[in-house]
Amino acid sequence: MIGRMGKFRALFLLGSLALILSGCGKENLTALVPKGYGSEASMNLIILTTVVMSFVFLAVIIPLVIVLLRFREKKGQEDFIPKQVEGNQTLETVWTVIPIILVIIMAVPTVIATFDLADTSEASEHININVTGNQYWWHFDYEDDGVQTSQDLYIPAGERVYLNMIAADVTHSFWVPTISGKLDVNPENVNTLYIEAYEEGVYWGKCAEFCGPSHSLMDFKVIVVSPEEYEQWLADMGNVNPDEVPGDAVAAEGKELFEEKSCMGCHAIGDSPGQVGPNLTNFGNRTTIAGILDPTKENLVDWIMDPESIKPGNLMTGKYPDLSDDEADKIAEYLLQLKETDVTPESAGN
Ligand SMILES: [Cu+2]
Repeated sequence: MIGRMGKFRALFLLGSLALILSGCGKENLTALVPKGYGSEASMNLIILTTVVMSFVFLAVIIPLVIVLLRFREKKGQEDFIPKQVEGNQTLETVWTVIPIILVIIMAVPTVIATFDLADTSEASEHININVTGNQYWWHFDYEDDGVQTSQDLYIPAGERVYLNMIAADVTHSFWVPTISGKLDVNPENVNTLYIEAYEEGVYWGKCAEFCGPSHSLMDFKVIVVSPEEYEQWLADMGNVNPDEVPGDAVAAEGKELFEEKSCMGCHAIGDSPGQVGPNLTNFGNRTTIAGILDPTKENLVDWIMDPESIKPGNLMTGKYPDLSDDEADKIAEYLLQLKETDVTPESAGN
């Protein structure tokens, strides 16, 4: 009876697991449909190891099943003890050498791919972006072009981009499953990874190293546009004037509040000072608020009024004086009007 219950339970668990895992294939967040150089390299390794492991599985299971069926205890054999054999040199050699060969077959391409993706010998001929991982957001500094932004990383399709990555606080890990490999982002040294996206689109990025209470909310996007759009985006972003007063009266009041209430102390717009929190230059173009919420005014007001309830452990909580709903509303209006460019995620072919 207990055995039967156990079987049902196992079946139920396996069934639930299959259901849960079937939800993992989110569009633009899957390593199994590669659309970039690093993810393609990973996929090739996944296929290679799966083939090798399937071969090993069959090489063990098929003889095992044959032996179980052919050499079952037959009637009248209850007291029969088969001949005891030990130490066949040929067999021992075969099942030591074959696994070593299989490990070499898997290890050599893996090591080559790993070193390849971190190879910086041609970095100076390509786009370089400095990436900083923070609890719980990402900063992107296009140093050569004097442009900074956060959370949405714009890159051109079909071009190699070198990401020089460091962490501001604890270790994070940069991962955009559909287009890139994964690399640890450490506080004490710069790690470099190059990525290349084949197609325009918006790809989901994740922090892949547990870094605190809001680790699972440390999402970002890679927005892949055409090379022409990329040049346009850089030009637009480089021309931002942080002192420009919005034409809209509410937004203009919001700008004043943004300065008065010390938001500016942490958040830069264009090249204004304030480097502690995310750079808000193109905030109105963002795909999300705080990396996880839909970019609506309501969500932005919620975030400004109580960030702790949305991203526990974030640095913004308690860093500015209390705001009234009306003040938060005006600041939100201002920020959402910071649309500095027509190159948007919508133009990225999604
Ligand atoms: Cu992280």
